[in-house]
Amino acid sequence: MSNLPFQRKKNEQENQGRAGSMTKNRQRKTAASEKMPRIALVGNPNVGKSVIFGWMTGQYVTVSNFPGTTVEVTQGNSSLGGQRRVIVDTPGINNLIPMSEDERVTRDILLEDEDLQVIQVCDAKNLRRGLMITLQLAEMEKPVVLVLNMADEAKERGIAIDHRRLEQSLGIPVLSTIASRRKGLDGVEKVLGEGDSPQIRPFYGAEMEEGIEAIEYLLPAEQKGKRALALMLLAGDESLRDWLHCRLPDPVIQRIEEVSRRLQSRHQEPLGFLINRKRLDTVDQIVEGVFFQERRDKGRTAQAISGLTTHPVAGFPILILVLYAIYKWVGEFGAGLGVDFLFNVVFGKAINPAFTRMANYLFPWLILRDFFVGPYGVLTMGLTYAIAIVLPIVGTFFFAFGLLEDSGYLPRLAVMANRFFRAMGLNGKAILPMILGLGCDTMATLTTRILETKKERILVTLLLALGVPCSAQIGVMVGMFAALSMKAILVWGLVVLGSMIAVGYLASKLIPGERADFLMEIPPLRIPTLGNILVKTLARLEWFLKEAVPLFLLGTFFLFILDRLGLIKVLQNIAEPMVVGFLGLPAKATEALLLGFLRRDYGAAGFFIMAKAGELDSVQIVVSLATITLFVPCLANFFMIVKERGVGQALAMAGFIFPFAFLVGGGLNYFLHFVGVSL
Ligand SMILES: Nc1nc2c(ncn2[C@@H]2O[C@H](COP(=O)(O)OP(=O)(O)OP(=O)(O)O)[C@@H](O)[C@H]2O)c(=O)[nH]1
Ligand SMILES: [Mg+2]
Repeated sequence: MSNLPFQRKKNEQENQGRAGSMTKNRQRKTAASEKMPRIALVGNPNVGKSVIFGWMTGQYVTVSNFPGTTVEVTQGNSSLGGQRRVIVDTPGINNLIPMSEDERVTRDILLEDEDLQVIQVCDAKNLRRGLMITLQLAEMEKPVVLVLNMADEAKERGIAIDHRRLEQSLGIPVLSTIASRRKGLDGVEKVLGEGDSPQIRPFYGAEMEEGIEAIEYLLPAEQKGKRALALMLLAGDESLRDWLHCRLPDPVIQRIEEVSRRLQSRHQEPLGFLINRKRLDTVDQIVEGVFFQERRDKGRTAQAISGLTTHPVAGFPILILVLYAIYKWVGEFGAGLGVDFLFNVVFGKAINPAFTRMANYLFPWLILRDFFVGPYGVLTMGLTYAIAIVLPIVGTFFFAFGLLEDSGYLPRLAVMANRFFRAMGLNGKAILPMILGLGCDTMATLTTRILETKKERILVTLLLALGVPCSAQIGVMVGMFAALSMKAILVWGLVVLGSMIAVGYLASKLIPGERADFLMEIPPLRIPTLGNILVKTLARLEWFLKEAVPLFLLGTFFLFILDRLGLIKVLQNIAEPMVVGFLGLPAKATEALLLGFLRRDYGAAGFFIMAKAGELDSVQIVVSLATITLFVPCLANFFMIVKERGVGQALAMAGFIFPFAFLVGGGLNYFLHFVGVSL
C-alpha cells in the first residue's frame, strides 16, 4: 500500500496522470521517450514487479509485501543490455477486464501503446493465476517475456516447473528469478527486446468464435489485438465504452452490441463467465505438463505462525504484542529519548540559543528577530516542532511500519479486522487502504482506487479522513500516551473507534451502492530485508522533510502574523466558548487547533508541548487527542480527496468532519466530567 506521497509525487512528475485519460497521457510523453522502445512490467499483485523495476531503472518505487502497493504508473529509463529503453511499472492485475481503477490503468497502457513490449512477472508458486494473464496478453498480440519470480518460495514449497516445456508451449522466453535477492535478473537483461506474442489461443466454441469474428470485423482495420478486444466486449467490459466512442461511429457500436446481445441470448450463463472458464481450461492443460508439486510439508512453521496471526483468539495477543513493541520503540525510544535529546539538548541548548544570539546581533528590528526566534518564530517554533518533536517520532514509526509492511503482517491484520470493519459497512479489500492510512492518509486515499465499487471508495475516503491517524500523528500521540493511564488510552481508542463505526454504519446506509465480497489475497510471511526498510524509511523521511515541514513553517508564519496583528487574543476570545466552555481546554489550545487545520500532527505537537509543560490534565489530554484525531489529517489529504473525489465531495466531507470532531470532543468532555471519571 505501502505507498506514500513521495511516490505519488514522483509518479505525477514522471508518468503524469493517465487513469482513463489515455489521450492526455500520450500528449504528455516527452519527445525523447516517444522514440525509445517501451517495456512494461505487468503481472498479478504483489509478485515483485516493483522490485524488478527498481533493478532495471535504479529508481526506487515502493515495494511492500502487500497487494495493491502500486496504484499508479511509474516510468523510468534503463540502459540495460546497452540500449536505452523506457520501463513502465504498472499496478498489479488479475484480469485484463478491469474490476478497479488501478487495474484499468494497466489495461489502458496495454491497449494504448501498440508497440509496447511486456515483461510479465509471475509468482512461480501461482503459475495458474499468472498464465491467465499470459493468455490475455497473447490475445492482445503483445510480445511477452515471462519471468517466474519468487523461485525461492516455490522451491520451499516443493514446486518444480519445467521451464523448457513451458517455453515450448508458449513460444516465448521463460526465466526463473529471485528478484529480492537479485538472482536470475541478468537472464532478464539478456532477453530484453526479445519475445514474441505467446502462442496460446483458446478455442471458445463455434458460436462464440463466430461472435468474436463478427466483432473483429467491425473494429478499426488498423487495430492490433482485435481478438482480445472482441473478447473484452463480449465479456461486457463497461470500461471500454469511451474507447469505442472515440474510434467508431455510433451505428457500428450498435452493431457490436447487437452481436453481443444475440450471442448472450443463446447462453444461460454470462458470456464473461464462459470466456473465463475456457481460459481456465486452457491454462490447466498447460500447467498439467509443467508444474509439479513434490511435497507440501515444507514451510510448515511459517504456515503455523501465519495461521496464529489471523486466529480469532490467538491473533489478539499477537496483535497486542505487536502494538506493545511499536509503543516501546516509538513511544519510549522515538518520543522519549529521541525527542528529549533533540528538543532539550540539540535545539534547547545549542541551536536555538545560538540562533537567538545571532538574530539579536544581526537584526536591529524586533519584528525580524521575532519572525525567526520569537515565541512564534520559524526557527524556535516551526523548525523546532518539526525536527525536534515530530521527526524522531515519525522516523521511528516509519521504520516500524516498514517492518510491518514487508513482513506481510498488515494483510493479516486486515483479516483480523474484517469482522470489526463489517460493522462499518466495509469488508475485504476496503480494509487495505484503511490499514495503509496508518502510514499516510493521503496515500491511502489514492489507494482507494483498488476498490471496486464507488460506494466503498467514498466510504473509505471519508473514514480515512475522519478517524485513521497517520504515522506522524500516531507518533506524536504515542508520545502523549506516556503521560496517561491505560484507562485514558482506552477511552481515547473507544471514542475514536466508536465514532468511526457510527459514521461508517450510517454512511454505508446512506450512500447508495453495492458492497464487494470479502476476497483477499494473503501473501506469505517474509523476513523483511533491512535494505528495503531503510530505503523506504529514508524515502518517507525525505517526503516528510519536503512536504510536511514547509507546512509546519507556513503554519508558524500564519500564527506569527496573527500574533503581530493582535488577532491571537481575539481568536482565543471568539473560540473561548467552544475551546474553553465546550471542550474544557485552556484558551491557549486554540493555537494547537488552528495548527491542526493545516496538519493533524502539527496540532498534536502543539498539545504535546502543552502536556509536557503540565498545562493539560489527563481529561484535557484525552479530549484534545480525540478532537484532533477526528480532524481531516492535513491539507495534502484534503487536496487528494479533491483530486480523487471532486471538490463537492471533498467540501462535504470536511464540512461534516470538523463540526463532528468538536461535537465528539465536547461530548467527551461533558461525559467525563458528568460521570466524574478520573483518568
Ligand atoms: N521471497 C521473495 N520475495 C520477493 C521476491 N521478489 C519480490 N519479493 C517481495 O515481494 C513483495 C512484493 O514486491 P513488489 O515489488 O512490491 O510487488 P509488486 O508486484 O510491485 O506488487 P503490487 O505493486 O502490489 O502489484 C515484497 O515484499 C518483495 O520484497 C522474490 O523473488 N522472493
Ligand atoms: Mg508494485
